Amino acid sequence: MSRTRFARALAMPALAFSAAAVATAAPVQLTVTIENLATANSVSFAPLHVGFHNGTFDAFNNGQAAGAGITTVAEGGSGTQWQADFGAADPTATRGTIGGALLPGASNSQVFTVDPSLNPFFTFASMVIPSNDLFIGNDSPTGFRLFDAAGNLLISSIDQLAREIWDNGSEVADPASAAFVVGGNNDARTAQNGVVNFSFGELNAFNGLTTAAGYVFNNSLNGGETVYRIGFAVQNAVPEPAGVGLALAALGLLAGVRRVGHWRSKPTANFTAA
Ligand SMILES: [Ca+2]
Ligand SMILES: [Ca+2]
Repeated sequence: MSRTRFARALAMPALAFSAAAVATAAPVQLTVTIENLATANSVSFAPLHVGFHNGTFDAFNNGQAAGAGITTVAEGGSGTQWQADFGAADPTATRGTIGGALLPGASNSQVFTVDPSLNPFFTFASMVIPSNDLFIGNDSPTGFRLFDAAGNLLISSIDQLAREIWDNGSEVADPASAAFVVGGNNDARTAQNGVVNFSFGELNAFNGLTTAAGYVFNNSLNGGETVYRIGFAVQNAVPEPAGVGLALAALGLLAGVRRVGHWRSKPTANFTAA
């Protein structure tokens, strides 16, 4: 694959995006990859709730009592109210949920269709398990701008450290009423009446207990340890004009050759751009 070809592949989307910014939106296919990088036998994570949005949805505030939305993430992982609140605050946002329980060392990915000009910001939230009400998520709705005005991807990954785990402040730590621990009844809860704050100390209550995944929990995390990574990669080049596609389709063999080149050259271009 020649350098010229890569250069052309990189230049074409830039031109198309600047034209699209004036006229209509140009959605991209964005692959989001999540990784649990925590120490073995420490924390797992419930499904990751995500939204690509216009910067208006603020899920919670450090030092303030948690609302119902983030509490459905932190106490049970479902995020039902978080999703509903998000949709109400920003109806044109792209929202979704990635995966089931993400065990230490595991990864998962999902593709989202995102309009970079309409929804340049990224918001996320996932329950840390086992726990009663610990989670990861962004306090500032504009803290992670994924796309610039031209539609270029600005962030290739977001790391979360152990000291960036939030205690939702809504439920007292008690394995008997926690999620993801053998013997825990997650429907039970004792109100904590606290505020959202950075803390993963509650995890010590689960040391030595067996998790729902079968491993014996050990909170050996140190604050500076990366426990979670969210990666971003744009999948598609901007669609070419319909006429070009039809011409290539008519030349069946040539279209096949082009497709092979497309898939092989794309990841390199994306990694370079990111
Ligand atoms: Ca906030
Ligand atoms: Ca708590």
